[in-house]
Amino acid sequence: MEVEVKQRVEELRKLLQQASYAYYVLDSPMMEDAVYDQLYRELQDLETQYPQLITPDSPTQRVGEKPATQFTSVRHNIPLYSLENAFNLEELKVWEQRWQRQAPNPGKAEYVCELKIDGSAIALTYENGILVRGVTRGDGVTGEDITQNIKTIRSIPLRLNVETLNLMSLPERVEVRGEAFLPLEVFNQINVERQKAGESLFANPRNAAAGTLRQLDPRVVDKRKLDFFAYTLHISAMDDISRDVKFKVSTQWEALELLQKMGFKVNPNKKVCSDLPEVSQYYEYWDTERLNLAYMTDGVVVKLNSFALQAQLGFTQKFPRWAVALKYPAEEAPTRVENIAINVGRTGALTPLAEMRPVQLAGTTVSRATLHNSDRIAELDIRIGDTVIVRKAGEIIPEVVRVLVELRPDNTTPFIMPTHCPVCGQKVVKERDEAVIRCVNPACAAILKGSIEHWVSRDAVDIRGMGEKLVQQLVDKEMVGSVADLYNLTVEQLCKMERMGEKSAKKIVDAIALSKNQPWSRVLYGVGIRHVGSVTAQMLTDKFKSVEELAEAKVTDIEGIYGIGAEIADSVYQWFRVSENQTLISRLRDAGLQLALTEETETVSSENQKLAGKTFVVTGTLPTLKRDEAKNLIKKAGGKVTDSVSKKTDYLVVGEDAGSKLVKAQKLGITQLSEAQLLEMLQ
Ligand code: 1X8
Repeated sequence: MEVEVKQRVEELRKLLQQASYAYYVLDSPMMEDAVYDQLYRELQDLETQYPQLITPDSPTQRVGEKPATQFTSVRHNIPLYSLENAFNLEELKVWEQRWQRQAPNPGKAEYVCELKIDGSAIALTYENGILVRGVTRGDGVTGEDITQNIKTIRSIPLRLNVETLNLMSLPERVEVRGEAFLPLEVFNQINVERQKAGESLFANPRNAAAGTLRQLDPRVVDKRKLDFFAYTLHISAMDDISRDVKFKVSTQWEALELLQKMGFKVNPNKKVCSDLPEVSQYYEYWDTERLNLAYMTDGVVVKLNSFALQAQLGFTQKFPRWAVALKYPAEEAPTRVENIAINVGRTGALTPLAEMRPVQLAGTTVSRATLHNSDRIAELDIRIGDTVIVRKAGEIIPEVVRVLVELRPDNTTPFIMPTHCPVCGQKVVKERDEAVIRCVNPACAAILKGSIEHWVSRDAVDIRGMGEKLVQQLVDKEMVGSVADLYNLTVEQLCKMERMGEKSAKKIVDAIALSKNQPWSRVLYGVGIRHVGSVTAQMLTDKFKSVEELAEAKVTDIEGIYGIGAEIADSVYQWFRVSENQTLISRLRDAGLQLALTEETETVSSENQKLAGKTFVVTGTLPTLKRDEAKNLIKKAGGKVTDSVSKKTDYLVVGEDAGSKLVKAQKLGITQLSEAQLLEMLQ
């Protein structure tokens, strides 16, 4: 019985491995997704029944369940060198002359050209054909063990392909190096999502790949869809099998071919060139053609093909002497600043934008670049009329790199940030220790869109069906001037919106009405007071049972709540002093929103107090629970939840895209929990 099961398990693994290889490496699927899923589930079920049959190279073992708390440092067996750069063909020529001088038998030699991938270099170790370790480049000598994350990359084989090699055994130890990268489409999608969440954007695919590989939770890495191109192969010289004819690789070209046979994805864009003119032809061809690739390349890697010659030349302190990265010039161009405009974002932040004479950059026309904030403007000393260098890295928003001061016309004056909001005319505020200048008028049209989106969001009053597009239309058509106006919208009015039938209009009106039942804490969170997250709102409403009590509270009363600091207290106090905000509250009251604690929202169970005395912070996107749900579970079990990490925090519950809270928790050495670990504690 057991033997039959074992056979079936092995058969399933082989099939799944082949299917995965066909799909992810060859890009030519061999079975329907549904068939794959069925076979996968059969394997999973058998492994659940017979856990002793699970092996580390099973296709079910790609995505680990347990997040790492940190990565261990690993010394590379062979250092991972970086490459010397050549920025043009003259520098390439200089490089050639140098290696020819240094080689014992100078003369002609073949080159291999490969595309340079904008990603993150990693080293993979296979022992007896099984992937045992994946390590980041680090400083080239020591990297971090990120095996768990590497395994989620489907184009990386968990076991080397024995079948195509037609071998009885594999080398004891194989090291493969290559580039882990994010396809441009994935990279752009990640940035779109980060922008929506108000998070900082990745500057380029390389940073995004490096950041992803250092995520602690492999499930997060899995979702990011990294890919991998292999380009270096080391087979232990001590290994007898390296003398086997099938492993006789004496050139880089043969190494690439063997890597491919072993089951790796090797970039098909490669070429053997017999001299530099051929190399430069290749380089020029890809200068334009690379824009059609699904991933980003920033140059061509030129290597001497012969391993014997490579060995003779060896390495400098930093680089191999037998390879060079022939880079494409950075996507920079000069243009003139015609105006400096101010954009008002959803938090009221005023962002200066340079409006420039249109210029071609990385295949697109660029006429605007962000200047970030007043500090950056001062640093650049950028003025209207200036000639500047703009840069576009990857697909991100272009930015101004520097000002060509020598080309500055006479009579220019330094740019000064406005003292009043360009949209609504109200006085703007610059807070201490912040580079950002903000409009704080809740009726400002620019802020209005953002505040409505916040009001309808899941953690606030949760109005389903109120998408970004609809909000935009409502504001543009001046049908909504405040979140309170949502409660006067009629089916008839909504029907007039683009792509809106009567049925969906009715659904939305119902959803709006339903939001009146949301508790006072969600309403308080929904009005969007700065620094008041959903936990802080809950703490405030626990203490101040109605909006009247909170509105009358002094700063010291608010600060008196455990876990609420001076900054939050001040922000809340000031918010209630603004007359527009007072009007908003009274209109929400008239609309029927909950502005006081009601019986049913005070849910504290006394039976199950497993987390009593422990303080938690929840950050990032959790795999299954909403943040609010996690917080409520903690509170129900007697735990305390706060919005910010401090020495008093016992646990940080971490989800995807955790930011500064995770960094702070790491600094303070606070225990991190995954959602799964939290749920385990609650069991
Ligand atoms: C870095 C890279 C290499 C290659 C492609 N992309 C890179 N980023 C290649 O050889 N095909 S080699 C390399 C390195 O040695 N540091």
